[in-house]
Amino acid sequence: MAAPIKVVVTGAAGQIAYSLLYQIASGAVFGPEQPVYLHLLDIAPMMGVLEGVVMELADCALPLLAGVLPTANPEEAFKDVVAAFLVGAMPRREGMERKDLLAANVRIFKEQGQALDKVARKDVKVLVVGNPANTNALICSKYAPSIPKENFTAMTRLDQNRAQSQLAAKVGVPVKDVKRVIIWGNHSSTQFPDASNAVATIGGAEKSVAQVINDDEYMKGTFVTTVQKRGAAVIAARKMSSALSAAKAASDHMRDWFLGTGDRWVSMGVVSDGSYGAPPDVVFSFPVTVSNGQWKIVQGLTISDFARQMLDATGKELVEEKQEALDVCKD
Ligand code: NAX
Repeated sequence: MAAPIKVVVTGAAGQIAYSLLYQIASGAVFGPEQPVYLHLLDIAPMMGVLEGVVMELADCALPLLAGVLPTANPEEAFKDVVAAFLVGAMPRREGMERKDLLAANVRIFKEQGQALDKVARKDVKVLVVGNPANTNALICSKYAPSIPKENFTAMTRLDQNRAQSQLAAKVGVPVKDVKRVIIWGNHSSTQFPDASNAVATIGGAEKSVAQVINDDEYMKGTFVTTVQKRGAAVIAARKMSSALSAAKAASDHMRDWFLGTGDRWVSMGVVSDGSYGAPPDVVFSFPVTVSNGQWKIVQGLTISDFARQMLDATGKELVEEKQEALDVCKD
C-alpha cells in the first residue's frame, strides 16, 4: 500500500466537513489504495466539537485513515499537505446576500493564503468551498505567490451536479447519462448553467439535450433559474445550507483533479486566462478536462448571443467582487 498523503480540511467542525471527512477517509477521493492523514482545522472555540468529530472518525475504524491532527493553527494544519479543502467560513443564512459575507470571509482567505505560502508544499492542490468561493480562491492565491496560481480552484461542481440532475429528470434518463453541462462564472446567483452542449445517452445513442427537450424557454429560463436558486431553495427547506451535496461535490472536484477526467468535461473555478471573453485574473468557472493533475479549459465552443450576455454578467460580478475583496485586504 502507498505511503499516506496529508490532506487538510478547514471548517472541520462544520456541517459540510461532517459529510466530507468520511468520503475522504473512506477512499472516495484519492482512491481505495491511498491511505490519508487528515489535518483538521477549525477556530479555537470549536476545538471541543472537533474532538467529537475526531472520536467519530476513530469509531468508523476506516482502514485508509492513517492518522488525524485536529488544530486551530493554520501553519500546523497546512504543513506538507498535498490537498487542501478550504471549507471553513461563515455560511450564508436565509435572506443573507453574498456581498454581506464577502468582507468577513475574505480576511480568512488572506490569512490562509499567507499560511499556505509559508508551510505548504508548492504542488498543493487547493479547493475553495467557503463562500464567496471564487473570490476567496483568488485572494488565497494572491497571498500565496510561491504556489502556482493554477493550484487554486473554487467549487462550482455542486452547481454542475445540480444542473445535470435537473436535465436527467427532464429528459428521463439516469444522471450518469447526461454529460457536457457547463457552469460558467461565479458560484452565485449570476452563474450561467449552460445546457447548450449537453448530451444524453438515450437508447444507447448520444443525443443533444437541447434537441430532445426542444423548449427554448425551459433551457434559457426555468432550467437556468432553478440551478441558480437551488442553494436558496435548500436553505428555505432545511433552514441550513447544502451540506451532503456540497461534500459530495467537493469530493468529485478533488477526485477528478487528482485522478483525471478522461474526455469528460467538469466545471471548476480557475484563474481566468481570458478564454471565452471572460475577464482575466478572476476565478471564473469554465468547462475543463484534467490529466496528470493539470486542468485545461475546453476550447472552441460556440458562444451564442444569450450565452454572451450571461457570461458578461457573471464576469462583471466577479470583477466587482475582486475589487471589494482587494479593498478589504488593504485594511
Ligand atoms: P458551518 O458553519 O457548518 O461550518 C463552517 C465551519 O468553519 C465552522 O465550524 C467554523 O467554526 C469554521 N471556521 C470559521 N472560520 C474559520 C477559520 N478562519 N478557519 C477554520 N475554520 C473556520 O458551514 P458549512 O455549512 O460547513 O459551510 C461552509 C462554507 O461552504 C460556507 O461558506 C458556505 O457558504 C459554503 N458553501 C459553498 C458551496 C459551494 O458550492 N461552493 C455550497 C455549500 C455551501 O453553501
